[in-house]
Amino acid sequence: MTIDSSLAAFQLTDAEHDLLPTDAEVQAYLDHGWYLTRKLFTDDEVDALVDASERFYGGHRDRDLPGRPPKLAYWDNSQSADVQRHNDYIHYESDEIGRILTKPIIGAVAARLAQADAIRVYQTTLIYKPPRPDEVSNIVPWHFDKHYWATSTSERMLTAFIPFHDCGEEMGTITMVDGSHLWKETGVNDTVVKHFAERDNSDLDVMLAENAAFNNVEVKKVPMVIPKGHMSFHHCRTYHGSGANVSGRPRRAVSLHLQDGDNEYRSFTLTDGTPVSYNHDVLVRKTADGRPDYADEAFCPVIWSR
Ligand SMILES: O=C(O)CCC(=O)C(=O)O
Ligand SMILES: [Fe+2]
Repeated sequence: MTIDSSLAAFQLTDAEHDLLPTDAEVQAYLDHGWYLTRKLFTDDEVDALVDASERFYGGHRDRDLPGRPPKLAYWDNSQSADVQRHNDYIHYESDEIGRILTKPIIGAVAARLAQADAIRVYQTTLIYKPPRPDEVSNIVPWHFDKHYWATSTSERMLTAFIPFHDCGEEMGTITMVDGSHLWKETGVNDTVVKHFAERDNSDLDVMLAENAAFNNVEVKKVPMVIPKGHMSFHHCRTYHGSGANVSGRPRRAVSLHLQDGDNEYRSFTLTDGTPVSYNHDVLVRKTADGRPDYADEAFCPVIWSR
């Protein structure tokens, strides 16, 4: 019998097996919509992420995106260094960051949580919050990620939030609204599919309270206190956001957005008939029936398969 070398990548060591969420932890994720992992990265791996991100901010690219999708979040050094920086497709433009983020244990944890046989990258965003307590761009308003992913069929997508250091409340860590992935939505309109940077965010606490009341629950916010090498996961319908960085140090992180193997493109339109698009739609290859292929391994590599 021959062993398919492409499958050999999706194996865990015995030590890594111990890092997987237990059945009780998977159940807690299904109930609460978030999960804090064990230590999945060594300190050296995390430090390598910091170094690679600094090289990236300095202008280094291993590869340039072949196009500029209309909704791309993309900081570059022509902009102020002291705003919150977002860079989509960091796994594509930085080989080092891409290599570390696609470590099989992360996919294996995601597969357990999403109850999926396979996990692919959907998107990655490099994030930098400068140490400026009053910087308004540092605030991440309440949102859930599925609103940006209307053209995806899956309801099981999820995100790993990966800080490059110990990350507590003083750094403006990601904060989950406990159990909100189970809420029925009220007040949905066309604006929810817009990125938070382009929305009116003045009433989001009201929106959150109204949605909670509609579901007969209270808003319970849980800040993720994440030690170096650990990460948090959230379900694509879990409301989350984050506050000011008052720590005196930059808050560095990647959001690793993941899709289960079954996810694919579907057309989605606003109430006036305008089609919604995702950045991938102008970058990835097409499927046999002409849709953007969310399994294009150039952008959406498989990181775990059973
Ligand atoms: O940067 C943050 O605090 C939140 C990032 C985020 O929205 C996400 O990981 O989905
Ligand atoms: Fe998010």
